[in-house]
Amino acid sequence: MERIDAIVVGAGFSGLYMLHRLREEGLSTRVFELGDDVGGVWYWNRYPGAKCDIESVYYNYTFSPELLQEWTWENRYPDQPAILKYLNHVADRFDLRRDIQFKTRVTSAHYDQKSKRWLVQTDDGKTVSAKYFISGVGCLSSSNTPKFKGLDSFQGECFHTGSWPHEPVDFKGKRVGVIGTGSSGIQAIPVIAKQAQHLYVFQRTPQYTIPAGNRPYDEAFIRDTKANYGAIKQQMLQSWSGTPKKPPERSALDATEQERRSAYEAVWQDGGQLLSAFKDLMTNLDANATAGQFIRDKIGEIVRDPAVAKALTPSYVYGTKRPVLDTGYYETFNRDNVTLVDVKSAPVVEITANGLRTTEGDYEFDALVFATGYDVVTGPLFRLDVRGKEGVALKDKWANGSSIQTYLGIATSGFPNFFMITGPQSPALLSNNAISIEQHVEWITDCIRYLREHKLESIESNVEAEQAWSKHCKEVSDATLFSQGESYWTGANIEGKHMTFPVYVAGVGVYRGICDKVQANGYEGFSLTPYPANANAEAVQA
Ligand code: NA7
Repeated sequence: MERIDAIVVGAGFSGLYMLHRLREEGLSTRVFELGDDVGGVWYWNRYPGAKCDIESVYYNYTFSPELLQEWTWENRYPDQPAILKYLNHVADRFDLRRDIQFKTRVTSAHYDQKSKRWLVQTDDGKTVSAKYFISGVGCLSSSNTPKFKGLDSFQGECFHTGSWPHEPVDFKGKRVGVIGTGSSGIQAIPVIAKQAQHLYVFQRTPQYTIPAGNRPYDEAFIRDTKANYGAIKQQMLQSWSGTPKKPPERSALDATEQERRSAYEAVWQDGGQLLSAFKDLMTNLDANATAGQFIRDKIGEIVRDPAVAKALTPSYVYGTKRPVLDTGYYETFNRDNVTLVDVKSAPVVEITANGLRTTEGDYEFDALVFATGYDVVTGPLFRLDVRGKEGVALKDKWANGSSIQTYLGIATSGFPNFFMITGPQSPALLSNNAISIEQHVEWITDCIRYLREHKLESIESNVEAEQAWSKHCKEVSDATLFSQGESYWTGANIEGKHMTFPVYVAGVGVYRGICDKVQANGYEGFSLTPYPANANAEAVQA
C-alpha cells in the first residue's frame, strides 16, 4: 500500500492552499478531487448568473504578495468564470496540479489504530495510507435534490445549480421551471428569464434580497487596493466577516425613522449587505424589524402586480436565512414571461413527464432547474465515510448532525490527525471564506510542523475541550438572531435534517485570537502523543 504524509480532499480554495503549504513543509501530499480540474465549488457552480457576494479584491488568497500584485479583478463581485480563472492561475503558478489526482472520489477514510495512520480508499479501488487526513471539501459541495415523487419521470432537460453542465445551456425559446429561491435561484432567475420563452418560479419561502450594485472596478481603486493591501489585510484579519469594512457603531433604535431609512437607502443604492447599516440588526428583534420592513416596502414599490408583490414578500426575521444579493431579482417578476408559483400554500405533489403538479394545478415546461441548495456542512463530511478510533463514524458521533462537537471547528475527539478546513463551529459559513480558509490552512500547517519538530505521533482534541467549545459556540449564537430561524444553517432546507447551528458567530478576528492562543499555549485542549521509544526513523518521518 502506498504511504504518504498527508491526504487532502478537494481542490478548491482549501485544498489548493493546503497542498501548497504542506509541500513547502516537505510533506509528501496528495489531493483527491472528484472534478476533472481545480476550483471546488466554483468548478461545479456554473449556473447562469453564478457570482460570489464577497467583493473580489477580498475574496482571494492573501498569503502571497506577488500573487496579490499580479492578479487584477475586473468587477466588484466576481462571477464564476472569473473565480475559476483565478484558481486555475493559482494552480499553475504554484505548480499544484502534479499532486492532485482528479476524477477521484474518496469513498472512505478510516483511522487504523495499530499503525496510527489514515487508510483512505478511493473509487479507483486503491487505498493510500497517510499520517494526516485533511478535509477541504467545504460546506456547500453536497447538492440537495428533494425527493419529489416522480422525479425520474420528467422527459425534458434537468439541471441542478450546484452541478451545472460544462457545455453552454441555451434556454432560448424554452419553457423553464426553477424550484428554489435561495442565493442560487435568485442569481439565476433574472438571467434565465431573459432567455426563456416562459419561466415558472416555484417559491417555497419568499426572500429578502438587496441589489448587489455590481460594477467594474476603476483603475484608481485597484491601484490603491494593491498599494495598501498590507493594511487592508490586517483589517480583514481582525474583522467580524473577513472583509475590511468598518463595523457599524450605531443602534438602529437610536436613529430616527428618517435616519434609518436614509441609512438603508444608502446601502440599497450602493449595493451590499443591509446588516452593515446598524450594529444591532442581528441581536435585537425590534432593530431587525426595521430592516425587514425596509425591504418589504421596496418589494411593494418595485413589483407592479400587488398579488405577486405580496407573494414575494417575506415575513421571517431578516437575516435568519442567509442574506442574499441580487441583480434585478424583484424586477424580474414584472416581466410578462415570468410566473411566480407559491409552493408553500400549494406544495409540489409530483414531478410529471412534462413538468410538475402542485396541489392546485399542473405546470408544463421543457427544462427543470433545481436551485434547491445543499446538504450543508455535514453532507460533504459524512459522504467521506470518516471513521476514527474504534471504527466510530463521524456521522454517528455527531448523530447525523444533530449533535456536532468539534474543538475550534478544526478537530474532533476520537479522530486523531484529522483536520477540517472550514469545519462546523468555525466562522466559515458566515464569513469571507477565502480568509477563513487561509487561517485554517495556516493553523493546520503550523500544527503539523510542531508535531514533526517535537516528534509527536498524533494530536487529538480532548472531549472536555470540545464540549466547552461547542457550549461556547451555542452561547454566542443564542445571543444573536442567526440561529433562531429555519435555514440551511440548521438543516431546515432538507426534510428530516436537524443540525446543530454550525457557525461560530463571534467573528473572524475573535476566533483567530482564540486559535492563536491555543497554539501559543502548546495546543491546550489537545492530547499530543509522542512516538513510541522504539519507533524507527522511517515511521517518525512518514
Ligand atoms: P439555499 O439557500 O438552501 O436555497 C434553496 C432553495 O430551495 C430555498 O428557496 C428552499 O426553500 C428551496 N427548496 C428546498 N427544498 C425545497 C422543496 N422541497 N420544495 C420547494 N423548494 C425547496 O441554496 P442556494 O443554492 O440558493 O444557496 C446556497 C449557498 O450557495 C448560498 O448561500 C451561497 O453561499 C452559495 P426554503 O427557503 O427552504 O423554504
